[in-house]
Amino acid sequence: MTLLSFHTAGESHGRGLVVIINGVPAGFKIDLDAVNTDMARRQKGYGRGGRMAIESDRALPISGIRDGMTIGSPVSFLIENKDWENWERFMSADPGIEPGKEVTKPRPGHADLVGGMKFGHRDLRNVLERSSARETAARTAAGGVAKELLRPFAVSFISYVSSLGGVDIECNDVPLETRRKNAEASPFSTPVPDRDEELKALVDTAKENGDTLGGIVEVVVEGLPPGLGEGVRWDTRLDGRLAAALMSIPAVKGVEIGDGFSLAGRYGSEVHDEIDRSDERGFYRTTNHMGGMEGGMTNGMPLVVRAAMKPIPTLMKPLWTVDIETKEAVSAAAERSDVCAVPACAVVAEAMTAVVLTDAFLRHFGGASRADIEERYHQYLERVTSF
Ligand code: EPS
Repeated sequence: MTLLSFHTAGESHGRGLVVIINGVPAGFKIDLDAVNTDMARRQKGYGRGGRMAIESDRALPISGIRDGMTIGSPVSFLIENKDWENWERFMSADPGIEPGKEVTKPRPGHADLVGGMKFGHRDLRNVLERSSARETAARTAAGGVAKELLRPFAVSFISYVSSLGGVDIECNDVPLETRRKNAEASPFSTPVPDRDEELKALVDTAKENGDTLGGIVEVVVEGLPPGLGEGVRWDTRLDGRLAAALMSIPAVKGVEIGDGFSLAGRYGSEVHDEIDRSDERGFYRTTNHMGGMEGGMTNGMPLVVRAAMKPIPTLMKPLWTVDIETKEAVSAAAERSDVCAVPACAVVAEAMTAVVLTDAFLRHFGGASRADIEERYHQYLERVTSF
């Protein structure tokens, strides 16, 4: 059972997106500016398509927040699609829409073909409208609320791009706060400065070739107490729940925790993080190859998760496909899209991580009101620090 969960609805070119967040306890301050800062962060990035110039996403609160505070009821937001005015005649709920936007040439790598087969749609737009990554705007709003719930407990989130189009951005020696500042200043959300020109050239070349690029994003979370997550059941292990949440982001094909896949080829003595203790910190690890996660639970070290995003399947120089009506070999559909949306993926990965961690936090410390949660949190922290 989850305590904090959310559902989204909405089509990419519909009237807008809706998100309903269940399990938000009462008594938490929600800084809507912070939520909307994340909405804007998700829109940025060099290599986005024309759509981002049309939209200026804002999470419009519909319920669950009163006078700046959560009241214990479901929190919901509407995110309007400004592009709706250009699409209403093709996307309206009323019968009698205009023809002209039908899609019959499925894109390799997109949900178009399998979705059409599954639902029996002859117009693949009925599939692509929902499988579009536009939906991640709603996830970002949910993540924004989740982060607000963890803020009083000094849990902080950082996300950035650690690889783009095969170019790795090394940042192991860079302090976390510096990574955040660099990522904020860079159109590629890199955790180090001075890589923008190189990456810009890479994206420009891909664009000239009608091609797209993927990459790897990294999320780091500081301030988590040890023991979040339940290591005793497969379906409540926090590593598994994080992997599922990150893998559910459109275009994500791989997830790692800590040093991830590279751990597999090294000696145990090289990778396991030795344990030390001080009166001030209690128990801690001298390194963090495990990415803050042991036995399906947080261990008090910074949580480090990574997600690999494949290149976007909408290619302006399309691959071969088969038209579902004529059954002839044709070039795949090519509609306006992004060349590279890896920086946006970092913000979405941060949001999904925040929702899963907040759910684990509420399971551990209770889910009704801030006062109750705080009491249990401080009691627990005292106990584990003096363990
Ligand atoms: C997307 C296609 C593009 C992207 C979109 C995702 O939209 P459009 O078809 O309107 O040009 O810009 O991303 C967003 C709209 C967004 O908010 O991130 C796709 O096909 O997945």
